[in-house]
Amino acid sequence: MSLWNWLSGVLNYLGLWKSASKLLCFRGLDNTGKTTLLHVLKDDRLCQHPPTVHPAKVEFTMGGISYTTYDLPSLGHLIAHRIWIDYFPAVDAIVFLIDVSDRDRFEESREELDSLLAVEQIAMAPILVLGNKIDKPGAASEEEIRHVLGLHGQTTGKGNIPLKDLQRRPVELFMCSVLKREGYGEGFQWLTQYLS
Ligand SMILES: Nc1nc2c(ncn2[C@@H]2O[C@H](COP(=O)(O)OP(=O)(O)OP(=O)(O)O)[C@@H](O)[C@H]2O)c(=O)[nH]1
Ligand SMILES: [Mg+2]
Repeated sequence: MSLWNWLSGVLNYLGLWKSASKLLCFRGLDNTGKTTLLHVLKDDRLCQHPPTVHPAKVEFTMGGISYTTYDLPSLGHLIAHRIWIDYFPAVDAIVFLIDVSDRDRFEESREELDSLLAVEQIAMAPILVLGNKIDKPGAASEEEIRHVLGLHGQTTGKGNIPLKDLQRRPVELFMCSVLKREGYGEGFQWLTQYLS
């Protein structure tokens, strides 16, 4: 944890720090683990959720930063786009989930990611891609997911790389298991450096 994260976390705890909430756009096909992850982040609770039917606003705090997002039903990307479109100009970052064990839907996932990458209003918003469910037998490797999502040459590195050095939209893939509570923390830590 960086000194800045630690300090803002302490100030936040004491109620002395009121940073504006960051708006996150959570996307990915149905059954990829969006609701499960949101509830782990919000309440630190891992439980089974039925497929999301009703949109819900979800707020949580991590590393001293407040986040707001919407858990939306997966209605196909065109409809999801339409729901998000009012928010797009204000979106601070995108979190995109893929189920790395569901090979039959890799192509569909890629189409969804490509359509998201093409949205002009958010052309500079950082994208955290989470390859979820690495705990499942037969899960694809990080290399394979980079390939199926067409991320080769598109990602910008996992380290601390200032935006001015990137000169482009930050994009990176982190493999994770929400079930085992592994991997997504590093992803969010990477993302925070681009949330000024
Ligand atoms: N093995 C494994 N299963 C997971 C993991 N994360 C989520 N799941 C399971 O995947 C299923 C779908 O999870 P949800 O969180 O409901 O997925 P969703 O993306 O919100 O799905 P929709 O609401 O239909 O869009 C559930 O049975 C979860 O328990 C993981 O890391 N590993
Ligand atoms: Mg859901």
